[in-house]
Amino acid sequence: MKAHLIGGAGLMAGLLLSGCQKSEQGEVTYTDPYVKETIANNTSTAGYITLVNNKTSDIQLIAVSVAPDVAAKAELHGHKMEGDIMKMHEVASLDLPSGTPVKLEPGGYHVMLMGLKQPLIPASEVNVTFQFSDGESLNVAMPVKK
Ligand SMILES: [Cu+2]
Repeated sequence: MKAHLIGGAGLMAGLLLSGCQKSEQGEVTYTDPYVKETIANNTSTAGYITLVNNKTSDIQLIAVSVAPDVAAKAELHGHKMEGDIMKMHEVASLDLPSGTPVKLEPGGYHVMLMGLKQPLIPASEVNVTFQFSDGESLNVAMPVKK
C-alpha cells in the first residue's frame, strides 16, 4: 500500500514537471481587447487590452503595429502629468512581468492609432500586432466599441 502511494506521488511529480515545461514555452495571452470608435472627423483613436505574460521570464512589449491601409502608424502611449495637465506621450516599451496581467486602459497605457484611413465604427475590427522583446509577436483582432 505504501509503495502504491509513492508510485502515485512519482506520477504526480511527472505531470507537474511536464506542466512546467509547457509554461516555459508559454505565450502571451490577452483579455478584453477593444478600440474606441472614432469621433467626428478624428483620425486617431486608442486601443486597450489586458496582456498576460505566461512565460517564465519577464519580457517587454516593444512595439505595436497595424496594416498601412488601416492607419499611418500605431504607437504605444502612456500618460503623465505636465503641470496640471495630463498628457499622452510615446513610451519605448512596457514591462510584462512573468505571470502578471498588465492592463492597457483609459487613463493609462494604450495603443494609439494615428492617421486612420477611414473612421472606425462599432462592430468592425482592427488587427493590431504586439511585438515583444523575445522576438515573438501576437496578432489581435480588436473589436471597435463605442
Ligand atoms: Cu495616446
